[in-house]
Amino acid sequence: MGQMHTRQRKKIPIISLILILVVFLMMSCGNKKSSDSIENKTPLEEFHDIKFGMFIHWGLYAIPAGEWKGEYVRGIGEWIMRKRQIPVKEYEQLAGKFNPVKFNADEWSQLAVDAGMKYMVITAKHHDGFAMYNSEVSDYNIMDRTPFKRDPLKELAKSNAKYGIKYGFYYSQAQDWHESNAAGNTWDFPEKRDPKPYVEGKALPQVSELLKNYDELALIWFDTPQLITPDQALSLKQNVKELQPTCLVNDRIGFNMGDYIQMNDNSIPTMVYDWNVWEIPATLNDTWGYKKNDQNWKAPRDLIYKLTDIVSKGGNYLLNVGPTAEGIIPEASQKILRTVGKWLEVNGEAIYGTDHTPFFYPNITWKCTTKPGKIYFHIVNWPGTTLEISGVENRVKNAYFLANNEKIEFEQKGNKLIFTLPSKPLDPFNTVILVEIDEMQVEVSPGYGYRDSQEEVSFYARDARFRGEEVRYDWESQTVSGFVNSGYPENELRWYHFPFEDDVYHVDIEYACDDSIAGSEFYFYNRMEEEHRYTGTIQGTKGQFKRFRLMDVTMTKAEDNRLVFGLIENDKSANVRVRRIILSKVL
Ligand code: FHN
Repeated sequence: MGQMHTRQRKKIPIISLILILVVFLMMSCGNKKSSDSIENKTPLEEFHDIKFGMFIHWGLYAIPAGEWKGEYVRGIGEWIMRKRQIPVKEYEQLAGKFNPVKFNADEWSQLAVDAGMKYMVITAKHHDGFAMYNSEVSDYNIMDRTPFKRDPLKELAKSNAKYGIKYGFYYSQAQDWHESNAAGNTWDFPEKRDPKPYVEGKALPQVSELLKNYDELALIWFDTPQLITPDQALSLKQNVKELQPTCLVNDRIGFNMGDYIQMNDNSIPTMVYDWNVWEIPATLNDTWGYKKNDQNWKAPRDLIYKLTDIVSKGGNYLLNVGPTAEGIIPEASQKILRTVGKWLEVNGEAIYGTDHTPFFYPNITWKCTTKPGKIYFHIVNWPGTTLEISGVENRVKNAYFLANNEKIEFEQKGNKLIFTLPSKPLDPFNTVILVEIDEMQVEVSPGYGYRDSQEEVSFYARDARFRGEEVRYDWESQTVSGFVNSGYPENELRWYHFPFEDDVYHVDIEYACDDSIAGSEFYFYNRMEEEHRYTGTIQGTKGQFKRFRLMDVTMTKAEDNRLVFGLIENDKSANVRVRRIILSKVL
């Protein structure tokens, strides 16, 4: 490599510093608006800029922590009441035991800061109906029913304000398993229900309490819209806006009434999604509410990859922690989040306030985010000593590593940008290259744009939503395996949101399988053609990766296309290593 140069290393004389300070002070006193662009942003734009938030699922379900009467309960921890159909009278008893004396709001806010998270959304009331705050509307709440007798949401309001974290509440507006007229509890209340008394008597007034008693809120996060009518949803939304006009409402309020949208849980779109401001709620392991047996933590590499991937496609990442009944965010989550935060300390400028990639992704080596005049290439799989990126029309002025501010050698040949790199990454997870271009706007060559038509698109296993508790991704082999025989029909991979042209595509699959374990049955379908579900048998490939043609499918331009792949589990299926599904146009 040639001589290294660094950016921002020149010494500035003291007199210049004083001058800069005087000019800055004059600007900030005289012309506040134009000197501070944040002030001109709408709450939605500000939300879009902050990218990374902490979701907290905390409630009575943290006590059973995934076990009921000594038995393990599969699935997400906060659903234990419904999964086991625990009668209200029995579940209510948990409140008497809820005493999270180790809860410390400052520590939780500090963790969000350390992780580089800019907002926090906590369950004020989840589907079990228990209010985790001081509610006058229903005495089924933390102050009235627990020995704890503190309002953690109030304490977090204070600590978040102190630490500069935006704050919002999750509120389950339709499902409330404690109430006979709300959705969800069919074991205590099998009869037909009328949501009106529940919405008017509990949901609406509780949301009002949250908006009146906890200072400024960034958002109310509704969930699982069902049963309630469009009018009832509208009254919930109007109530929010009347009490706090700048408070956002997410789209799980239902009926397209949200200010911004959510992807399905843990479901990263396959391609850029820029029709709306959006967010992905996601788990750090396989549950939202604390489960003592769930140690399937996503590694920092995985989280940094996902954060980068989501932001490069235009979204926000709302990543969950599930505190224990003592009020502790599990050590493992804390450690992982702080590692992500360390990466963000160095590379945050390539995440916060950025725009999505202008490019279509041809491979899995890099991701991209942009700012005016700048392109950030995130190298997530180190390519060796050269990296070639095609499709850049702008003249590149300079390129630097964010990790050390050192200049990178590069050549530009036509629309090809060729970087000379060290043999090893500067960052073990994601080394970011900052490219300064001669124009504000990135110009992409025809055929390379994020909406340009492609002959072939790969859907990598890594980017799928993993369904089921056993499927695992391995970075080394870039495959998913672990389709174990669990007796639970959900170990599968799902890919979402990839706007296609209306066309017919071949579907291929790439996997590796030792001959001795061949024979599992698999299935594949896309939503548009569920009746055209394909099933086949996994063949032995002597452990080598091989590509097999499955079928042809008709895809449409719909934004919400979906592909699903699963193995019908048997004693052998666990060890099949699936790398990708490939769609190529039938020419
Ligand atoms: O049923 C809930 C679930 O418990 C959890 O709160 C997630 C978070 O997005 N939302 C629902 C399922 O989508």
